[in-house]
Amino acid sequence: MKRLLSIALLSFAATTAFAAADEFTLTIKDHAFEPKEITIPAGKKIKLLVVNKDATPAEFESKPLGREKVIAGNSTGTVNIGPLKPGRYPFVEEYHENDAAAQGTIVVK
Ligand SMILES: [Cu+2]
Repeated sequence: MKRLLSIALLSFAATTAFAAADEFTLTIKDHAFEPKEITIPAGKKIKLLVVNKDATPAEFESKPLGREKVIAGNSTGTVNIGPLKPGRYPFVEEYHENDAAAQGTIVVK
């Protein structure tokens, strides 16, 4: 019984580790997104880590995704996304949204 339980715990840990792999990183530097386009799988929840390398705060905002997150300077914010249908979902860094460099797209395939 003890052995069965540890096998169950091990497979749970493996599942959790697999789920944690669905992470994507978006970097902000000099108010510009890198990369400008991120492709994610359709029908799945993902975690978007937004790494703000600027000293000033940034705001990740996407109206089509219904997400808004302020990230302090030199910090990382997490934005949970999905599950989504295939398509293109634009986002901006709201404090510089008129700069082309501060605009990006999540592509869902
Ligand atoms: Cu906003």
